[in-house]
Amino acid sequence: MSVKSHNSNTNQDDLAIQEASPKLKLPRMYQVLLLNDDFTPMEFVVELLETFFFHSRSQATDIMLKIHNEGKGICGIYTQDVAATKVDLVNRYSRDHQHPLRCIFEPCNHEES
Ligand code: TYC
Repeated sequence: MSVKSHNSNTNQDDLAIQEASPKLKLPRMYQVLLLNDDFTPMEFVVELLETFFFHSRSQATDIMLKIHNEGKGICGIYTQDVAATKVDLVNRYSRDHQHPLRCIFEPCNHEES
């Protein structure tokens, strides 16, 4: 018994078949930023960018100088949980070393970034 389907949206018994639509979406991503201040030593910021964000010495120096000159800069882009954890760790580390350095995170494509 071979009944050929005459329509690509029906099966052999002419039951309608709906194409599955993809269910998985990529997670929303967040950028972690450091803010400039007048007191935190440049060397402390460079070492922090190496330690917490795994940048090379030269990348870390470029990012630190960008923050110093422009007021803020992106350290990395992560899922929400990872971004929140990095911010907590960095702010605690800076406080523990008596520096006023501030780290924040915000959704990527944020209007003001
Ligand atoms: N502006 C600081 C200084 O002149 C250096 C600095 C860079 C501080 C980046 C914070 O996120 C920062 N010592």
